[in-house]
Amino acid sequence: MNSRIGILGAPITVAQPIDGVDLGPQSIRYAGLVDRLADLNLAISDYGDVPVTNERSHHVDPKTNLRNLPIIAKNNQLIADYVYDVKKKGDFPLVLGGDHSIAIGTIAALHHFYKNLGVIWFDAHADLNSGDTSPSGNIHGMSLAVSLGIGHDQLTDIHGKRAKIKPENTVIIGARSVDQGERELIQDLGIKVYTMHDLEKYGITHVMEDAIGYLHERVDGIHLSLDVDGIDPTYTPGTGTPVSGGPTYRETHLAMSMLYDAQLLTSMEVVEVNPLLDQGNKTAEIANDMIAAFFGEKYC
Ligand code: Z70
Ligand code: MN
Ligand code: MN
Ligand code: MN
Repeated sequence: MNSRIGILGAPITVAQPIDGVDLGPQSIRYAGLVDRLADLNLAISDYGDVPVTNERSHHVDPKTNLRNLPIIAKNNQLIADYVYDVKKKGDFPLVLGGDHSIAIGTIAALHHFYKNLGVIWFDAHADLNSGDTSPSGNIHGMSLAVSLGIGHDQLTDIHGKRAKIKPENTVIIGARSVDQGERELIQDLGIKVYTMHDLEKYGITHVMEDAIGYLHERVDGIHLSLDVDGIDPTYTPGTGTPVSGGPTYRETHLAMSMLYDAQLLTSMEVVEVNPLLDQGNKTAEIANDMIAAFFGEKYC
C-alpha cells in the first residue's frame, strides 16, 4: 500500500435530511486520526476540507424527484476536482464525509486513474436509487447508481459522461435495507451483493475472501466506500439512518484488516458520521478504529 495518505474532508449534508453530518470530518479528526495513522509509519497530509456549501431546501423538485440537485452537483464537482489533485500527487486518498453523496465526486475523480476501478460499498443500504425509484428524493441514497451511470446527468456527467464504474466491478457488503427499485437494478445489472443474510450464513471471513477474490480477477484498483451505518448501530449510533442487525465491531474490524492484508485497495472514504446524533464522539472513534485497521494497525 502507498505509504503517503492524503486526507480530504467533504462535508456535504444536504443530500440527506438531518443536520450535523457536515461535522463528520472534524469529529473524525478530533478522535485522533492523523496521530493514529502516523503511528503506522505512514506519511500523512491533511489537506483540510473541500469548500462545499450547504444551503438546504426541503423541497423535492416534482419534475426530478430530487432534493437539492444543483448544489449537490456543484459540491461533487468540487470534491472530484480536489480528490483528483490528491490522487495526481501520488497520495492514497482518504476522504471523510459528509453524507454518502460525496461518493459521486470521489469515484468520478478516481475513475480517471483506472481502466477497471473496483468498488466495495460497505453499507446497510444499496444507494442504488434514482429520481425514478427513490422513496425519499434524498441523493445520498443514489450515489452508487450515479457512479454506475444511472441518474440525473448533472450528477452522472461530473468528470466525464455517465458510468465511472462497471456493475461487475461493484460489490455491496452489509445490505439490509434495500428498496424495491434497487432490488430490480441489482438483478438487472448483476451486482454482487453480500447481504446480512450472507454474512450470518457464511461468516465475515468467507464473505471477505469471496469479495476480494471476485474483484481481484477483474479490477486494477479498489475503492472502499465505508458508510458507518453499515456497522451495527450499537457501535455507530451517530448516524442519520441507523438500521439494526448489522456487522459487529469485531466483524467490521476483521473485514478492514482483511482488506489491508489483501494489499489491493487504492482509496477509501468514510461517510455519514453525525456527531450531533452521537453518544459522545463514539461513532468517530469507532470509525478511527476501522480506518486504522484498514491501514494496517494490528492488535499486537
Ligand atoms: C433509502 C433512500 C440511505 C444512507 C440512507 C435510504 C438511503 N434507500 N443511504 N442512508 N446512507 O432514501 O433512498
Ligand atoms: Mn450509504
Ligand atoms: Mn447507509
Ligand atoms: Mn470517463
